[in-house]
Amino acid sequence: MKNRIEQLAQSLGADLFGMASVERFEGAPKGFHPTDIYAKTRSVIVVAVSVPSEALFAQSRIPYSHVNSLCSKIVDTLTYNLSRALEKEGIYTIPLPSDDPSEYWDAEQQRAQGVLSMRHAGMLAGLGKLGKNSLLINDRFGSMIQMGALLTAEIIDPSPLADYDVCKPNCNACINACPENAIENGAIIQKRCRSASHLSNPRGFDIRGCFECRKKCPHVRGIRAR
Ligand code: B12
Ligand code: SF4
Ligand code: SF4
Repeated sequence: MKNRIEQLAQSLGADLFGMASVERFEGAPKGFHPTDIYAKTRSVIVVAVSVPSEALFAQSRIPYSHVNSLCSKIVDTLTYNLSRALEKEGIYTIPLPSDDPSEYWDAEQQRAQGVLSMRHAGMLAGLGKLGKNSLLINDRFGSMIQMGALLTAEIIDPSPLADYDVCKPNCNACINACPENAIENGAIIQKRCRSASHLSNPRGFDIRGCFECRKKCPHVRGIRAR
């Protein structure tokens, strides 16, 4: 079954694919565990598409804003179509949003929490390791990946976890590059990050104003590429 799901995911455009058993989510915060979303969950299917990385180095921030918003729609379409294709074969899944919508919002701290943390799901499905910038870093695509996930009641063999290291002990490039000092102990102070990175221009378009923690990472294009 795992091979069939992977085959379908690849045919729909997934660059990365992995499976995590629900047991691997032990320690997830209450309310954000896969079984809090769907009680029957036994496995979590995770896919990712690579994000064109040269947009990071454009002088205008529009190309990066464009690819960043487009890749959310692409992953959401991918997981939606994967769910439909699997349903035709009798495998029932629930596709989750790769970004919005979510319900948790602390207005004072401007802190959101996705229905399921895709970074943790990606790590638990073997797609990479969490870096000091808090992003999931894959050996082939670095942090330039957008992830999506589906929940299923099927028991499917989990994928091996990533066995490579991402951050050298003496590397702090992302922390030093952050203009808002928003990176602390591998987590993000959202209020600080949002003020620089999640902007709306006078015409109401969503603009990504900062992405330094991706751009300055030596693994921006993966570990092997470097
Ligand atoms: C809210 C959000 C933000 C917030 C917070 C970011 C963050 N790192 O959490 C803000 C607005 C700051 C943000 C910024 C950006 N974001 Co954003 N964001 C999200 C979103 C919608 C939810 C993340 C979330 O819930 N964070 C809050 C909690 C979960 O994080 P936490 O506090 O570190 O969690 C703690 C506990 O809750 C616990 N925990 C939580 N879940 C679990 C599960 C288990 C099993 C365990 C053990 C523990 C555990 O562990 C943590 C330590 O205590 C996700 C999509 C998604 N659904 O995951 C995208 C996502 C994280 N964003 C993404 C991106 C690309 C960005 C930006 C680069 C955008 C930009 N500016 O260009 C920046 C990068 C900033 C950064 N360095 O993280 C990508 C990351 C891709 C990657 N390679 O990792 C994601 C995954 C979207 C996607 N589908 O791919 N984002
Ligand atoms: S996106 Fe910018 S402000 Fe947010 S954590 Fe990364 S470097 Fe800091
Ligand atoms: S810049 Fe260095 S410390 Fe930060 S995520 Fe990349 S490798 Fe890790």
